[in-house]
Amino acid sequence: MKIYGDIISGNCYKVALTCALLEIEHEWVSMDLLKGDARTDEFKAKNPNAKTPTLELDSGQTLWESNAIINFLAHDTELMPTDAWQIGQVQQWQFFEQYSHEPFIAVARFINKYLGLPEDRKAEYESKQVGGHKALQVMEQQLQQTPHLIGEQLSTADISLYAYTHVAHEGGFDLSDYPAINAWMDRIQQHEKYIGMEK
Ligand SMILES: N[C@@H](CCC(=O)N[C@@H](CS)C(=O)NCC(=O)O)C(=O)O
Repeated sequence: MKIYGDIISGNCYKVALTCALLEIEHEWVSMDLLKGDARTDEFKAKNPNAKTPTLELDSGQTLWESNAIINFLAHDTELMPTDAWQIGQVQQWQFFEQYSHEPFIAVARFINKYLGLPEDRKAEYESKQVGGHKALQVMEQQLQQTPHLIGEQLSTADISLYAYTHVAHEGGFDLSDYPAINAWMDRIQQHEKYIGMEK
């Protein structure tokens, strides 16, 4: 299988990390998003939404949306529960990630780290801080109670939220007031098959 991605993107890193933890063989097709690699007609034939990550199976079938990809890859593995309630919890955290976490933390990081915090986006950057901290507080509250987001088990919910949380400081978020999040990030980093964002 091929994975089209740019490793500087947390959404793409989720897929790289899942493959590493599960030792899934794949070809990583490196995309340069800042140069517009995702916006070519050739790429849009694989993903009409023109975004990475995108998974392409040997059959030619393609799958996009990072959380859908990692759940597909983790099906029938230790990273994906089989119990319906726990699957619901995984999805709960992943929908939370896409609506209440990524749009604040990932966007603030992009504006700061990749655009160099230009004057005309400063107000937008500032406005992302409140929502980002709100999401971090929700995670902190859960992780004060359980070692991972759905309980004892490491799951794709943790991978989805770890991706942009561990680089949140690049978006101006000080994580020092979130001890349970820090302990959770340490636990993930100690996994014997862990890889960082630099592939
Ligand atoms: N909801 C999507 C978001 C994907 C997304 O926004 N990808 C960005 C990189 S983080 C992208 O490929 N942008 C295309 C571009 O910059 O041209 C997911 O989780 O996969």
